[in-house]
Amino acid sequence: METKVLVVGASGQIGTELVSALRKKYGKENVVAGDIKNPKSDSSLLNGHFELLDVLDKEGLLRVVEKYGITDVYLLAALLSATAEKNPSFGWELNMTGLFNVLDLAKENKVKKVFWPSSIAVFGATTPRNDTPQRTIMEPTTVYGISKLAGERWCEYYHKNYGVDVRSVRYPGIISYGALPGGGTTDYAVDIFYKAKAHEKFVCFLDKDMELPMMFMEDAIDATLKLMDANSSDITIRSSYNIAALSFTPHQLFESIRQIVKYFEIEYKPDYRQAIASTWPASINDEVARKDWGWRPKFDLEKMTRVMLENINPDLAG
Ligand code: AKB
Repeated sequence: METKVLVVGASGQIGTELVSALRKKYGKENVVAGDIKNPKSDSSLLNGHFELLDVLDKEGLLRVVEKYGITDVYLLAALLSATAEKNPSFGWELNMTGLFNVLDLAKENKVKKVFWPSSIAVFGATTPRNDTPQRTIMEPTTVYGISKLAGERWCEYYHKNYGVDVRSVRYPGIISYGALPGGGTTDYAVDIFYKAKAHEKFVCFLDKDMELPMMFMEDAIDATLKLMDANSSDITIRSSYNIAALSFTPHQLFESIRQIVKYFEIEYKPDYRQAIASTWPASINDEVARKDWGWRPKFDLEKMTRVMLENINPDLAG
């Protein structure tokens, strides 16, 4: 059966690049980008099918699935950690009801396969902070983290009880130049590049030494496609896989940028996002993903810094 893909939440940081990668892989006529907002007229999302879509509207979702004969859904619509703290009830509603709407489509056999991202936010202050194992103590303290942990449990439940082929990774902070991130605690690691490119001082909302797991977008897309291509029988985790690439502090990222942008300056003014970050791991153990479906990252800090500075478009930050 031919693969027909729907990406929900396609206008976001990951969605924009995932849609391009999926169109390259499956052909642009086989990938539908869906989002609650119309993209700008010059957006790459418009190089193929686009549908206005609210993940909370299950009927609307089904209409798009039936219209295009969708087989695979990538569900990226969510409120991230910092934004969800400002609107906890909507964060919970969007992150959970959106997931149920898509899982139910798969349960009812309307679609065959689902990708849903979890996050390092599922961990909490009581989790071992270094080399965080796949299976460990998980006591998240943010709405986003709680919704992702609950979502993981539901994914496993739908797989076990209804045979739903749902696959997931716990994304760390994602760094990219294609589209801006929105509402995350790790967003500083993207914002900093726009200031460096504009030769302006960067004011960092996390502490100098706040080490967090991060990943360059190309690796994140690669992980997503690899997991979705894996044989179902090789997937031993139906909640969500740990995946790791880089771990660095704001200061280490600043130093890496300063190798190229010599007079770059930084100031640290931690805000409420520091309290969120301080409950998350510093580094992640991803041996299960490596073993099950051959996960391997390609970008280290130096390579990522170089590619980011070469490619970001300062106009995007506006
Ligand atoms: C966030 O900071 O909320 C996200 C994440 C780590 O899931 N980037």
